[in-house]
Amino acid sequence: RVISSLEEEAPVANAVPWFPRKVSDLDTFSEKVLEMGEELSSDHPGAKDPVYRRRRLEIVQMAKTYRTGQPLPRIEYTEQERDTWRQVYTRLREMYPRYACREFLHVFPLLEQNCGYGPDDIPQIDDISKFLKDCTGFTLRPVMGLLTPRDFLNSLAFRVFHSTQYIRHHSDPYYTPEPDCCHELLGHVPLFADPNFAELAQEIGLASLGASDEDIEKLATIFWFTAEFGLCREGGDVRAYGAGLLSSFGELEYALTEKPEHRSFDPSHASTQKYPITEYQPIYFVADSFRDATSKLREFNSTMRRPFQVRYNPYTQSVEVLDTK
Ligand code: HBI
Ligand code: FE
Repeated sequence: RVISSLEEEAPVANAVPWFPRKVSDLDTFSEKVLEMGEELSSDHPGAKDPVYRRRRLEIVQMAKTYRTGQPLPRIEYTEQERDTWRQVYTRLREMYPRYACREFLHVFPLLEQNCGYGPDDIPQIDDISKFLKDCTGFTLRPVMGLLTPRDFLNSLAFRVFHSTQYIRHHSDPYYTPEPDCCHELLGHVPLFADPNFAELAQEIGLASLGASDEDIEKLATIFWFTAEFGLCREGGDVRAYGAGLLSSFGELEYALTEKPEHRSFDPSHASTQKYPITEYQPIYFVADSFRDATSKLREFNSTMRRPFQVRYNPYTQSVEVLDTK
């Protein structure tokens, strides 16, 4: 039967958005980046540097063609790139004992011993991914730049984290307008080695599969206030576990002063909280623990309407969909 183009394009009211069912479905995201894929925006510090742009192109090309099951691309970083890394690494490493949460501080030396973390060179996502797989089943895959919030969150359902491999421009080692390897490897990676944090992240991911646009926005906001800018209580102390904090020495220090507001983490409240993206956060949410945050999130997720339930099957790395309509 011939299907008219009109019929093909007409959206069905209340249709469930497409979502990945198996880990190799994530391959469909490879070429679908929002920005900073092959082009740099005009206010990027590297926008007018042709050598930097050519290098970026070389690195993102490998991410674009990467497919599930292939070995992760290994990058031989230049002296200039390693120098930028060294500056960021040294400055942050020195702050962690005072500001980072216990789970982060437990894992960091293991990354130094097993994955080549250190001031001299940028660690390879291939080595890190193997390490994370042993810890929590999380794996990394390369990405050209920003994915849509839906695609990015969906991948967490499979315990897959998309990681950029390029580094910020050397003219400004302490600034980046986008995720780069310093943010991913120093900020995000250590927490994915923690079983309780891994569960929290996967829970956000599972809730995002086939979710409505409104619910995706809420889940992306929860991701923002946990994985990116989350704080947690440790005894009488407050510490950082969010990657946006652990990869920014300025905001890491600021977040733990009296200047910003600290609120107890509550997903229904956090999910609708407005936030700035180019300034320090005026509000942070403090979790009692990752386990407590996960159980609160599960409760919150059960209030979101979806005509089906999903269950992750780790043996097949796929989601089983249970119709509840
Ligand atoms: N894409 N590659 C990449 N890395 C991110 O951290 C990221 C993203 N897309 C969307 C996004 N983060 C945020 O919108 C989250 O809130 C989901
Ligand atoms: Fe991030």
